[in-house]
Amino acid sequence: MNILEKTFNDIRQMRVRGAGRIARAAVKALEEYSLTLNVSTKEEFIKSLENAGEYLKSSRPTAVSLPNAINYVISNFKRKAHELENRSSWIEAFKILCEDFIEKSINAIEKIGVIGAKRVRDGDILLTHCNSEAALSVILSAHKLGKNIKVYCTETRPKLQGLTSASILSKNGVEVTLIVDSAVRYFMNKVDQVIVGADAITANGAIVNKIGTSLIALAAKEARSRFMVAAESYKISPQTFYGDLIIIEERPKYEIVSKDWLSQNKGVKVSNPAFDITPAEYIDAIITEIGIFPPQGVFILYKEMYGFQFKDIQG
Ligand code: RI2
Repeated sequence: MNILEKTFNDIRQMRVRGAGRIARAAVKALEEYSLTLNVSTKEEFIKSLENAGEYLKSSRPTAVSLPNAINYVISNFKRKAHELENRSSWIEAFKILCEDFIEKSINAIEKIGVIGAKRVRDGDILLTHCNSEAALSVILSAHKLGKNIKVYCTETRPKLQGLTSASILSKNGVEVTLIVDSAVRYFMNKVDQVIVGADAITANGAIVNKIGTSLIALAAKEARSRFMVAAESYKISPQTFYGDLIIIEERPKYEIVSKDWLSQNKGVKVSNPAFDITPAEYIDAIITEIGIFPPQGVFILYKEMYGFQFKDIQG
């Protein structure tokens, strides 16, 4: 199995997961793949990267960090290509672009933590869902600043990524309570602020995140608890500006029930969407590495970031 197949499988089987992590894993795989390419022209080099990029993009359909990261490194390489004369210079230039993306992506998570922590007050009770590096960065930064916080982590059926969040927070000294997903409304009156990540941010300021997020947002709205999203700016989906909808990934039904149970209950249909959509009106703010924005400001943020390169990021 080559590096592309291995990374594709790791992402699809969720051995590597989380919107930011899959973006970095795909870019790293492209970088390693570029070293193995035995091609004689720049055009062939670019074509091979584009084909490999399309393959990696198809591993999971929802998190736009994945196509955005791949398009970012390839389109920047194409822009630079005319300056590069020989094979070693293409490889070096592509490697630098990939490493630069990975470094920026990691730095963005840290910046989100610094910015978001300012909005966490001493004594706050927080709730998070699933396992988001960006959301945990905010919570851990607030904790490091000495703010006395308590966190509810949902277990996040069916893959139980909430247990990972609970474990990380607890190992870092944060007081954590693990709850089942259906207990969210029961606890929401105690919660000052919900902090979740995002797999995609759409043109109209909605966020796409782990299934159950939109129910939590509803409960937060009813209880007047703040609902904050922590997400790197490269999770904005360019395609949604052109009218496309985000594809919601349907995961295998065996993540919910066993094969034995299904064979004994053949009449039962099982549906396992991995994500849902939380509309802008349920979101108080989106914390990015550039700053905190109301969800309605996504369009302006996107224009500021990409200006006339709007089409480039589409790939
Ligand atoms: P970061 C995850 O998706 C969760 O939905 C999480 O909230 C989101 O990605 C963002 O995570 P999955 O891969 O990029 O677990 O903030 O399905 O780590």
